[in-house]
This record gives sequence, C-alpha cells and structure tokens, in this order.
Amino acid sequence: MFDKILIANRGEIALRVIRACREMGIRSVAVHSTADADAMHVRLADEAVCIGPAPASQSYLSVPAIISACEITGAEAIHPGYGFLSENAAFVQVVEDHGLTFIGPSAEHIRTMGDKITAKETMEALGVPCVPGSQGGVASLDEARQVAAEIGYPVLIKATAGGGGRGMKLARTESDLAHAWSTARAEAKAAFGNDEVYLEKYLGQPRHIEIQVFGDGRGGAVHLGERDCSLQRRHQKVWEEAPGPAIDAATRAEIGRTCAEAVGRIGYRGAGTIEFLYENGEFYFIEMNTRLQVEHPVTEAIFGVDLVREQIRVAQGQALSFAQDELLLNGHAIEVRINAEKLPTFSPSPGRVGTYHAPGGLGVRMDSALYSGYVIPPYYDSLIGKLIVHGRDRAEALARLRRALVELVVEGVDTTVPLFHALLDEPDIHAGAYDIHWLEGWLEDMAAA
Ligand code: MV4
Repeated sequence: MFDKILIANRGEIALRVIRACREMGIRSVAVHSTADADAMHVRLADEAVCIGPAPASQSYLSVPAIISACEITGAEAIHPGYGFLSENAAFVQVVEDHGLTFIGPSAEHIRTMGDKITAKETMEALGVPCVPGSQGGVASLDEARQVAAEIGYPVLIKATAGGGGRGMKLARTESDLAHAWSTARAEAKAAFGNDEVYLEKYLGQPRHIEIQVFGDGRGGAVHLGERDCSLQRRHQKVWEEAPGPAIDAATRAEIGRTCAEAVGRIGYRGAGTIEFLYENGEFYFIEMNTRLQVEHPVTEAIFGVDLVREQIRVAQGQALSFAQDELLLNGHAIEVRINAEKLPTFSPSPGRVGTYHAPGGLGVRMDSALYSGYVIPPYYDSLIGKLIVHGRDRAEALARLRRALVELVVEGVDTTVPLFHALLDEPDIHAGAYDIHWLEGWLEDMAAA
C-alpha cells in the first residue's frame, strides 16, 4: 500500500486527489510553481515542494523537477490528474525507471491510444464500432481520393498525433480534397512533428457520448455508463451530464459491455474514457482518453463511487471495489464548468477573487480550489470550479443547478456563470435536444440578437 502520493497537478483536480488520499490514510505531496505558492492545493496537502517558475513547461511539465520532488519527499507514487503529464508515455517510463508507480495505465497503453490511427485499429479489432474511413494511415492524395470516393463525402482528414479537435480538416466535396489534404498534413507536421493522417466519413449532427471504463490491469474491467459532453465551444466542454439524455438502458448496457470487454482484453489498468460520436442510434468510436477526466464527478454522482480511490487501489495492485452487477445507476447528474472568462468572448479573466461562496445542500458538489482573496494566476487554464448537481431525475438536476448557481458567489473576476443561467432558460436544454454544434449555433444567435 502507498504511504505517500505526489500529485503532479494543481487547482481543483489536485484537491480532488488530496481528498481521496486523506480518506485512504495516504499522505499527500503537492508540487507547485512559484506562481502557485498561495494556491489551495499547497495548503491542503500534507507537504508541498516548489518545482519551478510559473510557466508550466518549467514546473508542472518538468519531469526532472517532479521526479526530484518524489525523491526529496519519499513519495512512492504519482497521480498526474488531467492535462499536463497525464497522457505522456515517456513520463510514465521515467517514473517506472525510478522505481515509482504511475497512478494510471501502462506507458504502452497510453502510447497506443495517443496515436489515433493505432487506437482506432486496436478498437476496431476489439469489436468496438468505428467511424467508416481509411484502414490505417493515408499515404498520398491519390489514396485519399480513393478512400473518400468509397466512403462518400463529406470526409474529415485527421492527424494521427492530433485528438481533442486539433489537426482536423473537412472536405465537403472532391474539389475540397487537395487543399484539405495539404493543409492537414502541413499543420500536423508543424503542430506535432508528425504529418501522418487518416480519413473518416464526416458525421454532420452527432452527439458526443463517452463511456467511462475501469480496468484492474489483470483483464478485469467494468463500465460506468456514459456522459453526454456535446455542449462544447471550440472543443472545450462547457456542460456534461450523466446519463446521456439520448441513451436508454438497453443501449447503455450494450455499448458499455462492448467497451468493458475491449479494455479487459488488452489488460488495461485504471480509468479510461472511450469517446464516441452518436448519430441515428449508432455509436462511432473516435478516440480513447487514458486519464481521469474533468467531468468524472457526474459519473461518481450517479454510481455512488469514488473513481480516484479506485485509481489508487488498482495502482497498488488491489482489486476494484465493485463488480459490474453492483454498479447501479441512480438519478441524473450535471456538471458545469465555471471558468474565469469574460462573456461573450470567453477571454481569460484572471486576477484577485473578492468574496467566494460555494453553493451547498442536497445533491450539490462544488469542486474548486478558490478561496476569498485568492489571486487567479494568468499562466494556466481558466477552469476555477466545477459545479456538479445530482437529482432523482433530469428535471430535478436542472432545478438544482439553477438553485446552486443562484447561491454561488464569485466576486472580482468574470465567470461563465451567466452562460449557465441563460442555458437554463432554453427549451432545447430542458428537452435534452442538442448535438455537438448546438452551443456554438446558440452563441452565434445570442451575439446576433
Ligand atoms: C468528428 C466529427 C465528425 N465526424 N469525426 C472533434 C474533436 C475530436 N475529438 C473529434 N472531433 C470530431 N470528430 C467525424 N468523423 C466531429 C467532431 C467534432 C466534435 C466532436 C465532439 C465534440 C465536439 C465537436 C465539435 C466539432 C467537431
């Protein structure tokens, strides 16, 4: 069992991991940049180590600084949170070479899923339904033309080293293809140093549905249903919910079983998310994320589990604390991301927080590292809190979200809270009638009005 875990992250997710550690009787080590000396994670951890200056490249992304912090404090394991080094296979290798434990999947599984062509080939072979497209990479414009003619336009050209919306080009017709091909390759080369691309049929109005999976690293695996994360702006999720408004129990059970079986068969260890586009009742795999996700609390709410505790358990070689048939879905949960951003442009709004008051009461969870008087530094992402509400059904969750947003006070900086009040006035939101393009369309309408 671990005696001490180092958290290679900051903000609300560092707090989330520290809380799980304390409940498990494990000591926690925070690391921080000079800009984060007054941050909440530094105060809440048992120990803290300054690992470098403000830029993440010299602190939260500095592998030597983080390994040194483990050696100084005697931490035996590293929880990476999300972002930063959480999906960096080379980092996992260094961690293991130093006799430390990475709380997450193997370097090999991270590498496999990080390369989107290999991820898709792997999932296809495991019986996971995929978007129609090229078999593997596409080497030439001629080959791209052939594949596109077979699957039909429109098509997307995607970078194998991309993901999360980076490195995609749309060709609506054959006349777009040559331009899309060369810009996709050039941008992929510039952004990732890898110009390998693949082709997919473009789906016009899908929902983004992701399945939470968990493997024990020995072939055992379960699923914890889906999250609908369709409400996004520029590939940044804004609102996530579980269960998905468009998914029924039979559909959930089938795709869930497929996903759990797939990750079990590769001996996957830890938390993972299998991302799908969902259109006309069909699932199409796009990517797998090999980390705990920002939106994991909605899944925790409806299944009554602690996913970080399970990550630590399987990293210690323990079994998962639940079997598939013990995972019973209860009610409905919604998370909204509170960002320090100024509407309508969503431009970052760092600075000193005046009064901060978190909402509470039945079915309300606020994951945030804010406190009154805290100065939000300008160097990192603008997420300052996640408000998660849980109700017996979706209508109760929506009413509770409105109520909790009224209670929330964040003075001194602009936040995305007004966006959520406005969304809660929308019939489409109450009907659950939205796809991946709904939010951007609505924001455009708002700007025009
Ligand atoms: C797609 C797609 C349509 N068809 N693939 C964007 C992020 C990356 N994870 C995959 N993305 C997309 N892939 C096919 N074949 C549309 C998107 C997409 C999207 C996906 C999920 C959530 C929001 C999105 C917004 C724009 C485009």
